Amino acid sequence: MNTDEKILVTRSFLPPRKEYDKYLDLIWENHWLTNQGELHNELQEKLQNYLGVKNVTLFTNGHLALDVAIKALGVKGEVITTPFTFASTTHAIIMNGATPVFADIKPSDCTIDEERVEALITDKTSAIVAVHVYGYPCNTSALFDIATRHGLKLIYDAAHVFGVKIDGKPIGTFGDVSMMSFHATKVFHTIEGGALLYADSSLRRSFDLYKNFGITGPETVEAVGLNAKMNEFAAAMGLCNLRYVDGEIEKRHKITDIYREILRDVSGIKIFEDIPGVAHNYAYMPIIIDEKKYGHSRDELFDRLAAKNIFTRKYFYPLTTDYQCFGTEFADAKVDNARYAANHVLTLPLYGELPPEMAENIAKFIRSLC
Ligand code: T4K
Repeated sequence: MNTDEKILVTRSFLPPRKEYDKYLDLIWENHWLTNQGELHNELQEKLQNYLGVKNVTLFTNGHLALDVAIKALGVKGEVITTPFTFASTTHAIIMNGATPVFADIKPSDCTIDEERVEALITDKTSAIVAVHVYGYPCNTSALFDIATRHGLKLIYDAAHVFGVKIDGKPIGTFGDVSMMSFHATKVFHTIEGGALLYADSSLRRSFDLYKNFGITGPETVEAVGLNAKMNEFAAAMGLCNLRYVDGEIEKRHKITDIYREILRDVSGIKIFEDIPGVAHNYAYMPIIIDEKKYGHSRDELFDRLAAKNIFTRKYFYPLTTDYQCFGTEFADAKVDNARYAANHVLTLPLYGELPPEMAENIAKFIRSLC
């Protein structure tokens, strides 16, 4: 298998140019570019319907949305979280002056291990920040039970789970609040963007406050806030992409099935299967490589694929506990499963426009090395 063209881990979806142009015409007509514009408000409402949640508040990106959620819910002291995530999750906790306490993950789906969460709770714990990884949901009922029994806030980093449902219940309806990322690399995107999803409507005011410098009127500033508003160009992209997201998920599903079919029985390669009762979004195509059985390490496979112009990614390596910026601060964290996953995971190219035969060739090449 040799491709002339570079195949990257993902490729942003772009809607038909004419559809975006229509929104550009409107922006030029309105002369309104940001600060809760017409398109921003329209997208917010459409997402509430699509995602089946009572409230959506839009943000510049997912990270600032998470930052605001932590701030607005008054999270302090210790926060139990996972190191198997993107930098954003851990950084948002620390930048709000709280201390992350790391629980290990379950090897089955790489989400936080709820039993480890319970064991780490102290009288300083104020919240759990859990991450739905690759599109696979956490054990939401166990986490809800733990959070309720211990009086903790439950925040989900739901960056990867746009459109996912558990037994028909939209993913954004679990916990106190969920953050979604609408970054260009996501199943649904607004170029850069993000949102908070929540049931308690009384939170809307503080989320709106924090995303706009704490300003409530021309002469009143009630809180120390950020600038985290979604602009009209980003909202326009979201309005276009929302029309295509079901098709995008369907195409990703087919490609995922091609990978699974070919890789399922390869010795030393673990794939992730659909979970009964879960409507998946096929956000990522992770595989976990056991070099003893497969005959090659994750890094060797990464290099072999790169030599063929196939650029996979090691999401999430390194663990956030191991970042240089933290030195040895989190060296004592007992996160063996997470460390194993970080050292053995590879995410394969997956996006709607990926030709199915390319996925087939990539999978067959991986199988041929065994
Ligand atoms: N929590 C979790 C669990 C997350 O995964 C993320 C973001 C967040 C929180 C924070 O949400 P945001 O604040 O970002 O909304 C990418 C994304 O930038 C990041 O959003 C994402 N997670 C993370 C998993 O992946 P990089 O550094 O790997 O991106 P980059 O630039 O290497 O792009 C990856 C591939 O995407 C490229 O090889 C090609 C493709 N691509 C990329 C861009 C920027 C495109 O096709 N078009 C593009 O415009 O972080």
